[in-house]
Amino acid sequence: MAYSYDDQNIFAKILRGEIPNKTVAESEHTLAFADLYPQAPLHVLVIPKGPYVCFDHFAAEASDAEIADFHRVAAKVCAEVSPGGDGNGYRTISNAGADGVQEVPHYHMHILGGRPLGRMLA
Ligand code: DGP
Repeated sequence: MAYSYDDQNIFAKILRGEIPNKTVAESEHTLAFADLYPQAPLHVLVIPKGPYVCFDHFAAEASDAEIADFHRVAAKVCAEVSPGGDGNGYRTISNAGADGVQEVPHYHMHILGGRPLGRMLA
């Protein structure tokens, strides 16, 4: 399968420092920052620093180190609201492509929490 990465997308510009962001966590391969249009008290986007379009692209082509690093950083953000700690839980979402209504074509995981999120399957 061929994936075409557009290096002019907004998150690529954030990674190059061309657009400011509110960084929540950063590591060698991963950046986590506040969503500009938060839908919950906690709304963080976690992105790999590499040029991956969507989840399956990332999972297929990123190195094991990038994949592990991404999930460790995401888990650190989730831990702030985890039911395993003092929080009430969270939701992770990753939209892909037109049917998934993905606006920014750089793989990202949304982490939402801080309020009851309701049932959501569609
Ligand atoms: P998605 O629909 O899954 O591609 O979500 C893209 C998210 O990116 C959406 O929740 C709004 C957020 N977003 C769009 N532009 C910017 C930006 O310039 N900065 C930040 N921090 N977030 C942005």
